[in-house]
Amino acid sequence: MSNKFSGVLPHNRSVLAWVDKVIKLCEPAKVHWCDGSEEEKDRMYAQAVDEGLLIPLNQEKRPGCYLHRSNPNDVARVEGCTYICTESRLEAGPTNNWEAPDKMYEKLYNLAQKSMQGRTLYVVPYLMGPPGCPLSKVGVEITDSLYVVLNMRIMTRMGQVAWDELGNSRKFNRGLHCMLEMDPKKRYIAHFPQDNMIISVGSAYGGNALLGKKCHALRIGSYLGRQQDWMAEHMLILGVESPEGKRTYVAGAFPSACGKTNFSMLIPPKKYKGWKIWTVGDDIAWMWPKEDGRLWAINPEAGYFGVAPGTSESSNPNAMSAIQKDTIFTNVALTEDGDVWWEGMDGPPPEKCIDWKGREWTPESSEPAAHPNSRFTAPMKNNPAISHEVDNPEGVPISAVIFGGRRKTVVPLVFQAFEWIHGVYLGATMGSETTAAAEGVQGNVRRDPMAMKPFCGYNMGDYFHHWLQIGKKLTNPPRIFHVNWFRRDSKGKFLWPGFGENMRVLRWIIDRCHGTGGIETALGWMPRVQDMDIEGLPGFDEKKFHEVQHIDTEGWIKELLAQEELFLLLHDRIPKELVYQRQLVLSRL
Ligand code: SAT
Ligand code: MN
Repeated sequence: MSNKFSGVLPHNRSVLAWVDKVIKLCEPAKVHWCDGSEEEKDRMYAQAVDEGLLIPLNQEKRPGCYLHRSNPNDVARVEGCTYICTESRLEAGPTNNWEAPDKMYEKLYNLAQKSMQGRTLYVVPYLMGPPGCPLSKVGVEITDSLYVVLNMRIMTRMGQVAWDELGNSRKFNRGLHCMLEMDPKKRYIAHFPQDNMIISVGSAYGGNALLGKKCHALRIGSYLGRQQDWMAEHMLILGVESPEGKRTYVAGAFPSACGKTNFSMLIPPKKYKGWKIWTVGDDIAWMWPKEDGRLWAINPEAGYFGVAPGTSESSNPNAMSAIQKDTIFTNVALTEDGDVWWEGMDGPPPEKCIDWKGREWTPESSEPAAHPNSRFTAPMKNNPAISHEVDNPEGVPISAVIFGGRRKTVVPLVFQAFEWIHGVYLGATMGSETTAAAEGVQGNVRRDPMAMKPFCGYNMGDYFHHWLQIGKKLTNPPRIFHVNWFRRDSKGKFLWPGFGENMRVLRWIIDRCHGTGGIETALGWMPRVQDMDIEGLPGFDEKKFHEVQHIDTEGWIKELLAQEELFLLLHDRIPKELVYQRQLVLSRL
């Protein structure tokens, strides 16, 4: 082996052949095969600091923690540059950008050609899911970004474990990531589901570049799941433990930056003595029906890529503990004592700090110190509330699925679908205000079915059909709910306190899974005031409860009209069951 190569090569011939092909294409000066060891990690962090890629934080306060500042033109997912390259456009469907595979391969291989000259190519083997789980998948990401390698090391089970799981199999996801010159005009995140392949160029941020996450675990995952009878969903997974020690698992789909991480790490209010929430996952769930007729789930990831702004001791103490060590912060502010800061952290803002672009910042500055989509990348094992089941290859049985958007008006705090098909309709027609997690205007309501609009790797109409098909395999399906933590009163104030108090809603949901406490309404089952615990909530009373649960008939008619847009868009593939559901709501209203 020449000194061009370092690290440990696997025996797998398909891997070797593919990496060889990419080396010939990109012409790197060096090639490193990642093994995932501690020594390798130490060496890589030292190198990243040397290269100015990472700034070490105060190691007494935050051991093993670093700050990264991304290119200011590269701060979020770019849905406009994200493509599903299936043979036919219809297969990708109208909610995805599409390009013919041949054309896209040609374009991207041209861009990638010689793109790593003078640089190091890293081969990152990773495993999505616990070893030994029938759903777990191996991916190999080739990248020229050390920052991406270090993030993948936290977000996935990276290194030898993946080669062990893969053995001699040819079944792995091929991911090629080239930074190029970071020109937004040459930015593409392209998926080739038929080839189990991803090519991403021109961005090094989050879901664009950490290919195990949205690209593999959701877009490719959803495509494979449809063929293989499982589901890849943009969902958190949590376990609710009652004082008697009974654990109930819940999965929840919310769009990016709508509080999945906070919800998955919720700490129940004081009066909920003996209740505990365990985090299985905060972003992605892979789920499959088992012989017992229930839906089981794993979290394919091994870390959290959480939104920093707004994360605090009051909003999410478990996340604050999780980011105390071994964490990479991206685009947050740097304080004078080498610590991190962002808007919405506890206490007053620092008198001065360095903002995410590296400029001096004071509270008088006109721009925020941390980018609104700044992030922490933390190992899940740092979370004090980590579930004992995260490494269990059997997964956890899901009793409830929750859909939720960010909605100022119309949508009540909580209601329950009458049955599975109605629940699929609720998920399919979910709307949410856009956030900083993706490029574009913020605060517009858009349809985001199952919070999967940016992540579904095939035709959305077929995806709804898949949900209905999975439902048929479940003799004991999860109950389906809709929540909205974000409803406001006429003065624009949040009606519901949210955060830990969401435990009260969760409690009702758990009760409903056991069949108690609710009333039928036009929208679905709702709690009566006596069914939900609102006692001891500051500033919240029976009147507020009725306000937050109010069914605004006129608002709902408009909502149903807004759903029309999605139904028309998907007209040739949308299951007729969902069309009937919409008619039924209309007649009930
Ligand atoms: O950048 S990510 O796609 O990983 C985060 C998100 O938008 O959910
Ligand atoms: Mn997400």
